[in-house]
Amino acid sequence: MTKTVDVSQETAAILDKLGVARSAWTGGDMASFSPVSGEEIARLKTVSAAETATAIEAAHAAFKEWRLVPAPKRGELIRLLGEELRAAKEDLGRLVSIEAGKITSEGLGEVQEMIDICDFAVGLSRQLYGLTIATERPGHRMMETWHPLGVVGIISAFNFPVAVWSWNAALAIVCGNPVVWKPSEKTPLTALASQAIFERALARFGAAPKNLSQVLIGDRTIGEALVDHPKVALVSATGSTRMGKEVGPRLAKRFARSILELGGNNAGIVCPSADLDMALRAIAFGAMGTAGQRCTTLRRLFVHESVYDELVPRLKKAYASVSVGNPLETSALVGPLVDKLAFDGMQKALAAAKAEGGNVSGGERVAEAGKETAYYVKPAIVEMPKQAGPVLEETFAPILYVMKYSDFDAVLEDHNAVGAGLSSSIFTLNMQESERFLAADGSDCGIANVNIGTSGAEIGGAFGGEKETGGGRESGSDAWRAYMRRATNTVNYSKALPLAQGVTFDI
Ligand code: UN1
Repeated sequence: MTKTVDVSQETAAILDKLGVARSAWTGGDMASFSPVSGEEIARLKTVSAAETATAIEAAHAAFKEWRLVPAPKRGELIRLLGEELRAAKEDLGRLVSIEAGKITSEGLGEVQEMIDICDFAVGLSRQLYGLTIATERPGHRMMETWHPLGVVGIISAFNFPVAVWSWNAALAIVCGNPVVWKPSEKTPLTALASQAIFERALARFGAAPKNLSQVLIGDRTIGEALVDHPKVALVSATGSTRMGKEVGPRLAKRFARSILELGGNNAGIVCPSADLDMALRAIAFGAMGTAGQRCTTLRRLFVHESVYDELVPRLKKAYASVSVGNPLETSALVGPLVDKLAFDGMQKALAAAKAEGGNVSGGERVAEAGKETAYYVKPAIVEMPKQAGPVLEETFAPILYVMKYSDFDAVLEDHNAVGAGLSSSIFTLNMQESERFLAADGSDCGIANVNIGTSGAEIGGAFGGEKETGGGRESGSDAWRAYMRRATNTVNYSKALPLAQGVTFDI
């Protein structure tokens, strides 16, 4: 017997414990639901477009002060945020499970990702390096300096409701910028909780300007207001390619910066020499983990004909036996889909795959006792005769399309023949194949892996992808540069005024 969790009660207890005021999530105009039980768990107050503009002005006032605080001192605030997140890990992780439906270890893993980026950003706060550049003029020095950019707008999706905020917020704040966050309408409570945790760090930090971090609860009009406001210097938006197609041009129109992290249609290639045991585990986590609701989820699998008949039956067995269930009450590996829309989208894609000659296993709804409005499904594995129809699109659900290949060059072509370009994997022990996959004419994605799956990236690398994935990079490496403006400075310490390129202009 497993214990029955009262989702609403537990939500309330966690929010109280994390210090989120009840007035923020009771009696409001926007209902929020838990995909675990399908029940309403809160009613949040939304803000208007006018209130959004006021919030942005307030953030801009904070920017004027915060940009003058030395970067290592700004890092101290993020160090404290990391400490507060460590203390709140269990509660926030649990709330992620309640609100996004993630299994326990993935809910906790998401908070760990927040802690990791805080650690990274603290180190970064002493490493916002600019180059010193050789100048062609005697008695001159040329260098670049990196300055804070301005208000950073963050639009995040339901599937990583808090980590994506932290990638952006930790970097933006260390780089001298306030943040204004519009979380997904499906996951507003984890946003309020993250803000409460941030405010605890802020209280310990002491002298910081007000409104360094704000959360705006509301629908797409809030996102639009962020995108269009002249005092928002950068919008980092995570979500569908459709959303990015609207956000990108609107920002470009006013020459604002964007970091777009949009859809993925990630593939793996299993080569003849692959370690099949390892590949099996990596594929299972990549394709079924988070119920297929990561932007990095493995969606297409190309298996060499020489290992197809060995690997694919084993994969199908893993699919048939994977545990699907309530992430709060069981140790199931696959939790619910976020809502009915996601379920309908999955069924539509499976029907389309059948019409293209696909052989579907799984995909049916799994009944959870007494939870008619929750959508649990068996992950689906679909053998496809070729890459066509729904295989070319991202469906945000656990569907893995499997295709047989014989020629390496041809499979690379197929691998790259989709709109998105986020993540990719090859399973091989042959270095010619693995190096080719990582070469200029190999995978065209922002993330290309060897012998690990497509999902579960560490924060130390730059995260993002090409083509319809939007081209933005967040998180590690030098992604911080997007949150700062670069000035090239040339200083003349001589008594002459030589002009560059040998130009003379004697008056
Ligand atoms: C996302 O799904 O939007 O690499 C982000 C991963 C995670 C982040 C996913 N670290 O799967």
